[in-house]
Amino acid sequence: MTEPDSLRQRLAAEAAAQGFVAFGIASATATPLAAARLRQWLAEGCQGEMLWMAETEARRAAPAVLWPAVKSVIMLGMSYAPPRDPRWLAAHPARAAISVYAQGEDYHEVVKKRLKALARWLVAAAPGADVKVFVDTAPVMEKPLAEAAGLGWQGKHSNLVSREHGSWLFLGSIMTTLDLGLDLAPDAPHADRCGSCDRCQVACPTDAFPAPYRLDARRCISYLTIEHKGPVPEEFRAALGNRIYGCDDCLAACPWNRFATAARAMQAFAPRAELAAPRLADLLALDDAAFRAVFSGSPIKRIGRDRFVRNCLYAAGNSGDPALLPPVAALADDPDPAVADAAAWALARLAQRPRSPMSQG
Ligand code: B12
Ligand code: SF4
Ligand code: SF4
Repeated sequence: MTEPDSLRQRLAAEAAAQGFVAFGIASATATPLAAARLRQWLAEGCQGEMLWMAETEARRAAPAVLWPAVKSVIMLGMSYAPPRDPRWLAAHPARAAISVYAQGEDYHEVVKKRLKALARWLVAAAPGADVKVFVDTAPVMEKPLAEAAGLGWQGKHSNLVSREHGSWLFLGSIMTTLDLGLDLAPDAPHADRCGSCDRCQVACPTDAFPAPYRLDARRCISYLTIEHKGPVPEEFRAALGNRIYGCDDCLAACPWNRFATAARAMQAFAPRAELAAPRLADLLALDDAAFRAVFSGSPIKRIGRDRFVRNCLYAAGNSGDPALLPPVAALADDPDPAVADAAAWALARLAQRPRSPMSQG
């Protein structure tokens, strides 16, 4: 006769049924180094204008400060592995590069819905357990917790790398009051597998890593295109290339991606056809209403039309494509000062660098 499956085994099976390809459990006290490292990162000002990172420091640094009753943290990963290396778009400067994570449905919605379903299952299976679910926006340090739960390790690009899914995992967590006991015993932390590799560090177009494992967000294209308000500092505009929302270069450079396959990614994250390689000329023409309509259900919607068009103007300036002069000129008097400033910059740059007839669009 076989033993009945443990709660842990049934939970893992349920997580897989919900589409999570990575699963592990950490004790709520399993990340003792994270608090000091977060403090140092904030003290160096690496968070830039993300003031919420400093405001939530105490809760972010330790799950028990966020929720004193928490005992275990169930960490989950969902794959968004792309069908091809996203850097292919760099050779098509009249097209916009949207980072892989934002080409499909909004992961906050997709992951949270599945986390809630899994948490409901857990409460039904272990009556009396209290649970809270988190993905991205709550003050939780998801990467060190995922490493502690054995899902992978924080690579030198600072994101979690998985042996099976490379850099392409979204993370989410379920905190619970369930005691560690026999059933929800924590997993061993994952060992660092970066070795002497430095590909992600070399790949970064803006030199955003002051040291391996440490990112200065103020220099990161993901921060500059998504979080930074107002004009992007001039020193970074050329390095943006055609990246208009986020950046994948350090992730895509990682050799561990060779085991990742799009077949294991959630269907919801498959690129929407119109976001895989959109024409800059079309994006520059978006007004508020059209922007909201195109990006409904996409994480891009949250930056709003003005910041989005600002980014497209930097990309247009970098394109060297004279065909983009008219749509750029049409934005020179835009009521948003950052858009008007970006249009002026793009016009000046296009005047300096006409594209060679050989370059592709
Ligand atoms: C703020 C934030 C950003 C900021 C800052 C990124 C950063 N590295 O901190 C910006 C806007 C730049 C950003 C960009 C991106 N983000 Co982001 N972001 C976050 C958020 C909200 C908090 C991260 C955080 O706590 N940062 C604070 C720093 C101090 O923590 P840390 O990065 O873990 O730093 C560690 C290292 O510095 C390390 N360390 C320091 N010194 C040393 C020394 C040694 C020797 C060692 C070993 C380690 C070490 O210790 C620190 C603590 O663990 C998380 C969601 C969450 N709630 O956790 C998502 C999250 C990290 N982002 C995510 C993603 C997908 C991205 C992008 C890929 C999006 C894109 N394509 O544009 C990029 C990647 C850029 C990059 N290389 O990091 C995913 C990453 C998933 C994964 N597999 O890891 C997360 C987890 C969201 C999610 N739920 O899936 N992000
Ligand atoms: S996301 Fe891009 S800009 Fe940011 S650290 Fe990685 S390679 Fe550099
Ligand atoms: S590219 Fe190399 S150094 Fe960077 S995370 Fe991957 S294995 Fe580590």
